Amino acid sequence: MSTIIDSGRVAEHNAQLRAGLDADYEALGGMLARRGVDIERMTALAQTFAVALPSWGVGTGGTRFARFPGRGEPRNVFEKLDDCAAIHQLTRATPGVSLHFPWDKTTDPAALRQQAEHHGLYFDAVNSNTFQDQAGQEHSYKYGSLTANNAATRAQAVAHNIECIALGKALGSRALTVWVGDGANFPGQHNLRGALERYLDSMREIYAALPADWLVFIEHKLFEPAFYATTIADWGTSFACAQTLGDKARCLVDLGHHAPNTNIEMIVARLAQFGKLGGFHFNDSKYGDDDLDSGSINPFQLFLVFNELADAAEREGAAFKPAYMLDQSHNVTDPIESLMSSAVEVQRAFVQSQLVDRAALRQHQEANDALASAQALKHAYRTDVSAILAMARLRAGGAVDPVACYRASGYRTQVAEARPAKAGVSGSGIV
Ligand code: PSV
Ligand code: MN
Repeated sequence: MSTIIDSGRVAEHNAQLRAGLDADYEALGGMLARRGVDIERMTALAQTFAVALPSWGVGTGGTRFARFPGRGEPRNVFEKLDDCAAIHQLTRATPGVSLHFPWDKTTDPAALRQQAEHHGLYFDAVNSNTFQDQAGQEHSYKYGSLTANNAATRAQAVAHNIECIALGKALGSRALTVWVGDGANFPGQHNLRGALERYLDSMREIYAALPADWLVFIEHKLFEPAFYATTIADWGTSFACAQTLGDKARCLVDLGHHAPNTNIEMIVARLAQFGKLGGFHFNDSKYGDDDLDSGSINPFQLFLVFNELADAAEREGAAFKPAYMLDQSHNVTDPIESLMSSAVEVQRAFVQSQLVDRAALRQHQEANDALASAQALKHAYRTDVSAILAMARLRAGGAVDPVACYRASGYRTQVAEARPAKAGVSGSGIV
């Protein structure tokens, strides 16, 4: 496996922080031992954690209003992979990359796969894009894609998804994520039932093209770009569609795709209960934005989601394996720093959820002791597991402090020189 950041520099960085980490780790280990928790078991668990990177996340995103590009943004999918490799090298928690077509379309999937393997990366779910028109495209998606009234437009959108499966297959992916922006901006614009019927007809064709060992993830989103009635707006619709399509269809929960204050952990519990939880797009949200850094606004919610995942894992065993991916848009930060710290935040929630004393929690619940139940969760959530995460990284060859190590490495300056900015500055951002 090749390294993107000079490994000598990583070693130097780790050597500087080693004594402090050892002291913190020992103190935390002592505290956890008093609770009957073996810190070594927690560190080993942390090392099993993986969350995939969105290829589109390593570039600067943007809003509807503007995009302010950053220095050294990747100009093609190979450069995106280099940035992903840098993130994984330092965090050791992001070995998967989720590609988005046609943005990441390549004529040489074998070379792309080879480069990924060279970096120790693999490809997670591939994403289709029928929410934008592409140059030279015959039929516009202005009025919808998989739900379009026009049969030829629907056929084009179906064909694109089938092409994504073929590309993904060549790259070693095993799932397709379908998010459509289809919907209506005015009451009356759509026959609401008819639009969903057309969606299902299109999805049946896509489903039929799935290889035997593939899954299709249906991603719901409350609104935007449709502002009155989005066809796949909520987990109920997503669930009904996944049920209708068959066993290989699952629901994908993007944390930012719900109304403020929605109880997302309950959605997770419901989908897990009925065997339809396919995976996640982790991010955070405050208002209607859906792409803020994971754990930056509501880390407790992220913890509660992982608490439900821990419960489901206990019930379902090894077969329970939803796909974990980040889906963020970075506007004011270096995307590499945001993705590194977000991966660590999701990993943190995972480890904290493993600290919940599930037997004690069950007892409190059965005794109707609401306060003690809540405290059992808070006790785990309040535990600062940073030393476990850092030790897990260190032992796996990563950096004790990924952001500090990345800053010291000079990687951004290096790629800024190698990847000069393209002419023509600010455009509108991705969805
Ligand atoms: C839509 O907002 C979304 O969450 C979908 O996952 C897209 O594929 C992704 O963002 C990028 O636009
Ligand atoms: Mn998403």
